[in-house]
Amino acid sequence: MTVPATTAASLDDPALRERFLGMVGDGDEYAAVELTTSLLDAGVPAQQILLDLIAPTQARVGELWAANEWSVAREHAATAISERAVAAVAGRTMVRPHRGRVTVACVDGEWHALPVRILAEILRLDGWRVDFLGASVPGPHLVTHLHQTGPDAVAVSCMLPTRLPRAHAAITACRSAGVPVIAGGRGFGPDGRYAQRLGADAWAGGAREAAGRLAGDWPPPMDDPYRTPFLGDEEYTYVVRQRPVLIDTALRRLAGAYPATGGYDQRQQEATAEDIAHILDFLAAALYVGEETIFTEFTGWTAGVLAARGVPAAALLAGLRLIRDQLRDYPAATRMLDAATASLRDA
Ligand code: B12
Repeated sequence: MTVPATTAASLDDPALRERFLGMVGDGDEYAAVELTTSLLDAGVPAQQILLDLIAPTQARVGELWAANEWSVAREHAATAISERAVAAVAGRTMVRPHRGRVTVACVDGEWHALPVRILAEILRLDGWRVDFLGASVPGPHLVTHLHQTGPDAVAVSCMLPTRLPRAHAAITACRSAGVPVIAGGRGFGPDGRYAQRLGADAWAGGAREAAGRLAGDWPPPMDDPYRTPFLGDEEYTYVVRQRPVLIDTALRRLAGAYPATGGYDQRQQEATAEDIAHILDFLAAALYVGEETIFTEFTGWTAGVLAARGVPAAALLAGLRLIRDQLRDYPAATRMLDAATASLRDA
């Protein structure tokens, strides 16, 4: 494939982006790799291909999945092609490390490895020696790795707020091993507001900012690694411990509260069980961080995803009520469930 000599700005070209989206959506690995490597050959910096073509295309893939225009299978296939394109760009751009060493990892239970893989490549291109550990790294294994390799920083990714309690444990463990932490990923909230609360030394919204932060005044002065101890209170602990019972009870009562679910087939029942589990996981995360918006943003987002699949908001409202009935003695949880209910009704 030939790509005309191009300037960085042309990556903003909607036609080029649509073409790349079409390739990943068709699972056309060769075309996607050829396009990205042709751009490299045409002089487009690798960083721009990663951040201004592959990353926004993936975000678009997410929108298409959420809108029920693309199936989960198509999304998975597209993500695999994007991973191949990232690897192809990485394989063509060798940079001798001259800065220091960074470990890059997703927190335990976090499977969004592609955003952080892009981050890893940007740091590598910036001259860091990068240890990329990929998805869902259990805290103790992460710390063992730090002891073995002695990096200058650990970059911890959390794309889903439900992983924030684990992120907190990982951040504390890394800092107590003497390694400063830079946090990132949309799970840390708008402008990374939860990262500081969970004790991270720094936060960056994207890979470019992260590279800038690490190339600047790093390492930051390290204070007490335990300055933000376990944040979970009695309510958080109750929701986490009782999770299976809360889910089970809600599911048993669901057909009574929302009769349409009585006729659900096996697949619909599984999806409903998954939705109830997500409600509890987001509620637990919101309780842990003490931030109602973690929960209300999730329920607003879920309502949109369900609506795109023909499930009315009434079903979600019934689910929230069934969980609320079981958490009547827990004021913070009840407040969050009420806020979510009110904003869904307003919408
Ligand atoms: C691909 C994908 C998946 C794949 C991931 C595969 C992989 N190998 O990565 C799979 C199928 C596993 C997946 C699963 C799920 N996903 Co998903 N996924 C996506 C999708 C479509 C793309 C992610 C991506 O690659 N984005 C592109 C990157 C480049 O975007 P980016 O965020 O701008 O990346 C930058 C920053 O995040 C930052 N950054 C990231 N990490 C770090 C770390 C540090 C230290 C720093 C400094 C910066 C940094 O730097 C990156 C580069 O600049 C997104 C949609 C989206 N808009 O992102 C949904 C999305 C993230 N997923 C979502 C959901 C809900 C899920 C599931 C819960 C779905 C389900 N029902 O099971 C599960 C949860 C799995 C889990 N426990 O982790 C939602 C999250 C919504 C929410 N309420 O938070 C999203 C937003 C989809 C949507 N449109 O609603 N997903």
